[in-house]
Amino acid sequence: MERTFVMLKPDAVEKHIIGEVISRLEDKGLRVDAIKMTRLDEKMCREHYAHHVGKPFFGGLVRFMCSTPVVCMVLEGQNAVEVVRKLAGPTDSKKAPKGTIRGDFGTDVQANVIHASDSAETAEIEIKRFFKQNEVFNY
Ligand code: IDP
Ligand code: MG
Repeated sequence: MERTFVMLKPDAVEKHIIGEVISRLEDKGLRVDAIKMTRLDEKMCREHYAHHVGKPFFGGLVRFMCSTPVVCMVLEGQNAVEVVRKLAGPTDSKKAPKGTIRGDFGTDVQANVIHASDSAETAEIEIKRFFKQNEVFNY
C-alpha cells in the first residue's frame, strides 16, 4: 500500500465538483486517510510550488491558489501515486484527454482542478507539509 497527497484546487471548489472528483478517486479503490479544507498563503505556495518560484506565471499561480480554500487529502491504495496522476491527466487541461479529471473539469494549464504528488518521496514531504500526524488515520 502507498500513500499520496491530493489537493482540490480553487477551481474545483468554485465549480462545486469536489464530490465528483473524490468519487472518481474512491471508485478506483483509493481510501481517504485524511481530509480537510484549508486556505493557502503565499508562504505555503512558495514551499509547495518551489520548482516554479521566479517563473513569470508564479504570481498568478499564487493568486489563483489563494483565491478560495482548497481541500487537502491523503489517499491510500496500491500504487496510489501513479494511479492518481493517471486519473488526473497531464498538467495542461486543454491537452488532457477526456475521461481524465483535468480533461473533463479543468480550464487551462493553471486552473487544472487537482494537485497530486509526483512520487512516493514527494508524497511523504507533502503529507507532512499539510497534515499533523494525528490528522492522518490508519484504519
Ligand atoms: P503538475 O501539477 O501536473 O504536477 P507542475 O509542473 O508540478 O504540474 O506544476 C504545478 C502547478 O503549477 C500546475 O498544476 C499548474 O496549476 C501550475 N502551472 C504549471 N505550469 C504552468 C504554466 O505554464 N502557467 C500557469 N500555471 C502553471
Ligand atoms: Mg507537480
